[in-house]
Amino acid sequence: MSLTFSDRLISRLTNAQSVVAFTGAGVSAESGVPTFRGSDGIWKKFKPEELANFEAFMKNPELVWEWYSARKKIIANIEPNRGHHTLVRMEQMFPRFAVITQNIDNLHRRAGSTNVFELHGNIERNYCTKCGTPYTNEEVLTQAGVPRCLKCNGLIRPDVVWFGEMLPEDEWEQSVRAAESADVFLSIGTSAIVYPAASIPLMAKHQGAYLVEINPEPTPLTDQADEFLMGASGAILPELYARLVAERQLQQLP
Ligand code: BJW
Ligand code: ZN
Repeated sequence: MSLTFSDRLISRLTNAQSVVAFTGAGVSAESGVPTFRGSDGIWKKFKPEELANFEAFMKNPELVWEWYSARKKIIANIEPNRGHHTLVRMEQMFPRFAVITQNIDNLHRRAGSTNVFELHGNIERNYCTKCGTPYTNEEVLTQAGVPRCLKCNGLIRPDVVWFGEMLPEDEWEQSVRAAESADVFLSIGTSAIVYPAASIPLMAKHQGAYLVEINPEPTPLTDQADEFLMGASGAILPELYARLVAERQLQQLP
């Protein structure tokens, strides 16, 4: 089925110098990574806020590690989908293109995107909570039970951002800069409820970006968006890209 996109959207994208894709768990859903919230969410038994925080980890590291080990295994065995691959093509289409992701699954980089800012960390990395020594997944997953630091016996944790923790400063600053200079800002597959990440699309809009949301369901951002494209990212992004390629050919743009 071929989708129809507004002339305004196609014109804004055709003339855009700088485009940002802001992504959430929904972009990886079609690869087989369950989302956090919604009907196929992985956090049915626990609210994200209850499990993804340092206090919960110190109280019950076995439970938190059981959950992360399971997710690490899922992620190691899946592949990027059509949504991720289309964002790689878009990086080649626009003079400036950035992916700002809340995802920790590394699928954007594995697909081939090179300008990626990870706001919530990366599940492929781990570090010691006591001395900071980094550990690979291989090193932690081969240890039985809760992995411990070989240098100081401290608890090792995944290098992700939990509730109440600051976002990595560099990634945050670069994301804000990219958002504020975007001509078109695509918010894709995120419930847009977790802050401060959820403020990024609004920053872009306030600086004049054309704000486009792609999601099968409306979110708190939908009312602010200039366009809401309802559907799965793995279906909408390739169609949008194909439409842009056709438009460029028509206008004889490079
Ligand atoms: C599809 C699809 C398809 C499905 N195609 N789409 C009150 C008000 C405001 C803020 C706060 C507050 N109380 C506390 C806070 C702060 C808190 C927060 O925002 N809480 C809210 C929940 C209320 N934030 C923080 O604590 C942050 N830090 C912070 O604020 O620091 C300052 C500070 C310091 C000290 C003290 C206090 C403050 C840190 C937030 C860290 C979030 N971490 C997690 C876990 C990462 C590790 C891990 O993965 O295990 O990040 S939580 C989880 O949510 C994960 C995600 O990145 C994040 C966002 O989720 P996302 O990606 O949007 O996924 P879903 O599942 O929610 O949505 C999926 C969407 O996809 C849905 O809309 C579907 O419809 C759609 N979809 N299929 C396209 N095929
Ligand atoms: Zn240590």
